[in-house]
Amino acid sequence: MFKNSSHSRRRFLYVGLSGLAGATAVAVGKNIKPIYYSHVFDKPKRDFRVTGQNPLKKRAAAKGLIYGAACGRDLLASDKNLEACIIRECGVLTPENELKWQFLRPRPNVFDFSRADWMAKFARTHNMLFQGHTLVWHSQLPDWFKEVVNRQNAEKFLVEHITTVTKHYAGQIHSWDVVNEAIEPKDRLKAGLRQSPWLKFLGPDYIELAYRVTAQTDPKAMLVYNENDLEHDTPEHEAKRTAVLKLLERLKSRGTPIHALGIQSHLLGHSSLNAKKLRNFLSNVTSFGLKILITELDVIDQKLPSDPIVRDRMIAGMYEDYLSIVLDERAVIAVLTWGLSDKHSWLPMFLPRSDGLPVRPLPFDSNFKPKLAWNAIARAFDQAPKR
Ligand code: 9MR
Repeated sequence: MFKNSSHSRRRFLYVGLSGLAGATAVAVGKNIKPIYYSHVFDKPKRDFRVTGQNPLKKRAAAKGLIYGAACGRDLLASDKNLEACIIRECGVLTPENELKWQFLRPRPNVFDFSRADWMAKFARTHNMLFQGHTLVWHSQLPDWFKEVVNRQNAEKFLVEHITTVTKHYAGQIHSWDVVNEAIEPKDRLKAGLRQSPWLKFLGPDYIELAYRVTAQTDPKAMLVYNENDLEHDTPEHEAKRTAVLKLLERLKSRGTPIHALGIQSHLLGHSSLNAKKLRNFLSNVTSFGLKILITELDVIDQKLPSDPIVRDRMIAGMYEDYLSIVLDERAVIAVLTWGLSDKHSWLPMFLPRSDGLPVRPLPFDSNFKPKLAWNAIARAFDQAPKR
């Protein structure tokens, strides 16, 4: 958003008569270049009113949609407010880290399901669906992985891992993110594939293999390909959309048991959306007979203005704009936010603000009060066509 420049710069906020900020100006020498956040600026009178008191899961369910959130076991077990909020708002729960290799496999031959089991039980107890994240990923592999896994034994490790984990949870998982983030055009490899240990050891067919093995042991689960950076109107996101479509086309043409695309949707609050391109992409995905899940929604406010009131309006605007586009597509069956309250998010560690202020990416504030982002999500569900 703020293009790099060697000049020093200051940012101004235009606060209009209505008290709404719609633009940020960047002063470069004598030239002041306003940068417009169109999703708010275009709609200065936008209000985020909602009717009724229903929690998000009920509003979603009224449209045949599922709403839920990701959460960690330790937080859920220790924070009563979070627990109450999750139980009230969510129809599906994703363990944020507990089903990743790093947590499940402390040693090459040891599986520790205790933390993930606790979460599965929590979901069951509170009538929530349980979402599996994730079986095959280049990241959050255990420390021993580098020493132990190689070209010769990688297939054995992959198949054994998927079989053991999916057997353990067979029948309990609504949808499995079987493969996560396998595309990265920036790596400049064939078909836009990411340079991951799995690709290095097994070649591109590791993806298809992962779906086939999962389908064998858990034939009831919805099998998802989950990917990031697909949402915005930037050349990088466009390249990823193109590569993902090619991957899905290839998998489908080979009869791979894959049922849905997971669009992570870590939205950049300062970046623009292109409704036409996004709709086209969704419609191309559905042309392969796939469903779509919004799997990790939040709004990254790293580059948004400091004022929390201004920031919250922009974040809410992004939530509503994005959801109103994607929910128009009836193949979208679920929306999950990556967390529920600003008290717990991955963002302070990964994408903190330069002004040191707390990030505000989620529907509830750090005291579990609903923010405008909550209203925006509620409005998008209320306005969505029925599935
Ligand atoms: O939220 C997760 C955080 O706690 C972990 O430290 C991090 C490690 O990479 O992964 C985060 O979750 C990621 C998810 O598994 C895949 N998509 C991106 C998410 C945010 O980084």
